[in-house]
Amino acid sequence: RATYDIAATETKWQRVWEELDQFRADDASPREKRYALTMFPYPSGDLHMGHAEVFALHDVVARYWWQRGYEVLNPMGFDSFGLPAENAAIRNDEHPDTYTRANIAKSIESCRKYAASFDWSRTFNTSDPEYYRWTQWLFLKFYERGLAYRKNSPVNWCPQDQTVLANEQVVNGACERCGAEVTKKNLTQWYFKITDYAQELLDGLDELESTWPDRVVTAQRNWIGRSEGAHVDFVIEGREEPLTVYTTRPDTLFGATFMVVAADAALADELVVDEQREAFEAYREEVRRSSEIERQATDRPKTGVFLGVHATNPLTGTQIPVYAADYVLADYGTGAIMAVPGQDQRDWDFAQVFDLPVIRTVQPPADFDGDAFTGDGPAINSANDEIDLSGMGVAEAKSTTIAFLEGQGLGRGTVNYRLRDWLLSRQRYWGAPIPIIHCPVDGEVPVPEDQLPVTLPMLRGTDLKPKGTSPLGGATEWVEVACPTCGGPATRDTDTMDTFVDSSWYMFRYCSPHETDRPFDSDLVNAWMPSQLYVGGVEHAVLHLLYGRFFTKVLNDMGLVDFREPWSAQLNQGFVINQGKKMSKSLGNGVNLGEQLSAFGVDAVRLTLVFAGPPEDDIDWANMSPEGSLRFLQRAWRLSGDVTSAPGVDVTTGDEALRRTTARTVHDAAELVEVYRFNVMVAKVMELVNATRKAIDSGVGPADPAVREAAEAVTILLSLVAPYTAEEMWERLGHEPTVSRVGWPEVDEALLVEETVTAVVQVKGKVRARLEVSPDVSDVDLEAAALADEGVQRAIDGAPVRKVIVRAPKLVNIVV
Ligand code: ANZ
Repeated sequence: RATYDIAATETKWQRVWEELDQFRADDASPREKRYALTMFPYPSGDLHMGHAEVFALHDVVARYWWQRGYEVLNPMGFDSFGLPAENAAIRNDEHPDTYTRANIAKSIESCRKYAASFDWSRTFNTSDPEYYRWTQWLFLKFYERGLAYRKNSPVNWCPQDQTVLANEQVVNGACERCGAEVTKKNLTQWYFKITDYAQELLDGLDELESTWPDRVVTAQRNWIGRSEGAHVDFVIEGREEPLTVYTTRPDTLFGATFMVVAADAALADELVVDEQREAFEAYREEVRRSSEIERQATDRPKTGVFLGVHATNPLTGTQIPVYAADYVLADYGTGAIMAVPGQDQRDWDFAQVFDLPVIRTVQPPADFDGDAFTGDGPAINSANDEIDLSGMGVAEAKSTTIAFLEGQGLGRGTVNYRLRDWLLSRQRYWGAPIPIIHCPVDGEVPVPEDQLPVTLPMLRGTDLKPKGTSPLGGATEWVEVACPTCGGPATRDTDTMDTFVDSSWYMFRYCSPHETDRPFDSDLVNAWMPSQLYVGGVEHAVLHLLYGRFFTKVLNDMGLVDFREPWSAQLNQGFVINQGKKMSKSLGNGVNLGEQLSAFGVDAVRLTLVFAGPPEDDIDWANMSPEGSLRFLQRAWRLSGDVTSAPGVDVTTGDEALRRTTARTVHDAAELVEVYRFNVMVAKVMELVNATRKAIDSGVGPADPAVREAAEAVTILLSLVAPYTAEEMWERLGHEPTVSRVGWPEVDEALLVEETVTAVVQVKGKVRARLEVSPDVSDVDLEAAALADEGVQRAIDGAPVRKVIVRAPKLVNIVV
């Protein structure tokens, strides 16, 4: 059996493609624009199986769009700042830039060989000064708008990476990158005020719900975490300012028997009386040493310390003690709560440990034998001279209490979000320096725009070792500058930006990547965006995908883009696993992409990944058969050699059955790609290959024009998945290169109409109806259709049917 030479084919076509440069997006093209975006990688090595999967899936759509006649923007770049490069550089005693560039060069070469249809004329790295100049510029614009600010507060600290982390980078109490348990530290850090956009980020999800994966939408909703409740003011003896709490259950205020302030909040430190200070500070130390994991564990006994002060419950007038404890978070609500042990289990547990009173304010059902009752029920113990909640359900009691508190000036209804501001400064070297100068006279002074970029000073090897403060602090010459305002001695900010800042605007940059006097050309961005497809990993659900949305909204407010959501549709691929497990070095179950590519060729690997199942599902490589994929590709390729009619032959005279199969396949393939069912699309192409083979080997024969039509359709459909094989086939079919942009096969709509035959229905021997039915209609269906026919019913005229003789698909004979 004839087969093609994989290696030779790949070399041959790669060269042709490079010359043709056929996937360069033309800004000026009159065609309708489409933007296919896939998450750009960290250049921490060469491409691996995960990249191979995403790029294969993504490429199906990008190539499909080209074939459908769109002008497609399909760019690729590198998220090249960040810890992996820096850690590798420390290990190898080299500069991170050297390491990064070597990996990028390797990855680009691999992408080209992998036949990913990226437009390389637009590539960039976020660590290029030409790029991070604009990251810094955007930071300054945010700063001008009050959206970037510095504050001292308890922050997440990764003891392994020796840097702070954003809340989004702490997963179940551990560092998202290295897995170390995260602790808390009080530090002055830079934040983006993403909370200003909380409601809008939430509202925008309604619009994305139908085109974004459910799990991402749900994860973002939960992360933003909107809740409705009230701020309630408690008067503290000897203190002017009230202690304000956030509660979602103002209806339970009569049951608030004590209060709790977050142990690590400044507020606790302010409130504690002298006699309790020592005990408080010892407790706070203990809290700071414990990790988030320990603190959030619900089965852990409650701990805390009395602060020595009392507050007045505004409804009962009772003096209630104020504690500090670690189960209240410093950065949520007001960092203080009113504790209602009768209705809140955490408060109940605390009350047991500290022997505090419990007053139930909601009547539990008769058979209730738990501790705190969190359900709905009639209010009890909830009346004074001015307000009486007795008997009201939770909702009514809530609104009644809020109205009362507002009337008395004791509180107000409020909406709260779980979302925190985005902590963006990092104590690491390999990132964009924060373009701020600290002057003893003028305070924070932005670096003037014409002095951007603030480039990184050359540090390498052990100079980069994390020390808990930024390594940039050690570059004295770089740090010491003249204040732009007063000219006096000042110092540069030595922190760098989280790499998630870099990736929050890269999608805009691709639209005009060579701009030198602005971050991007707004007209081009508006012409290309929002991108109609974003393919990438679900692990970014609340990180990158939330940050990118936030940036877009700010850029829109700045008048730089005319839309508020950057990605209108999204697809999250599953993982490539092996033998049922995630690939890992320790398990030794890693699959090497390079080896797979040399053994089976690029196309067979791509086809295997696309055919494996729905893109969202994990792919267990152990169950895959790249050999099988290769066999199929060879079989498809053989068709192209068997066709004996000439290119351009009039296909309308071809075998009708095969023409119908071809038309149906092309039609269905388009629909399947549109809904990301690429695996089913491939299955249909396989069926068409079989049908064509059968036609060639049977009476139809290789010279029939329908065989050419089918083989050409196979080739074009395959060009989405197996570009090398498709080019080779196209050439063997007598065409000029290349197949990638020839256009989607035309379908004669008439061929899609299902063939029918006429069934005759007789009643008492007389023809009463003619029905158009499918040639393979069943006896049962045909009988039902006949009896349902109006003319037939009229002929029967209510008489009992004695017998029905059915000869599908031609005849029904009704005897009455
Ligand atoms: C009194 C109360 C009674 C509460 C009750 C709940 C049930 P969500 O829904 O997540 O917004 N809370 C407020 N700030 C807190 C903090 N910084 N750390 C820990 N807990 C805090 O939760 C809001 C509820 O969580 C608030 O309502 C408060 O407890 C608590 F039967 O107030 B509640």
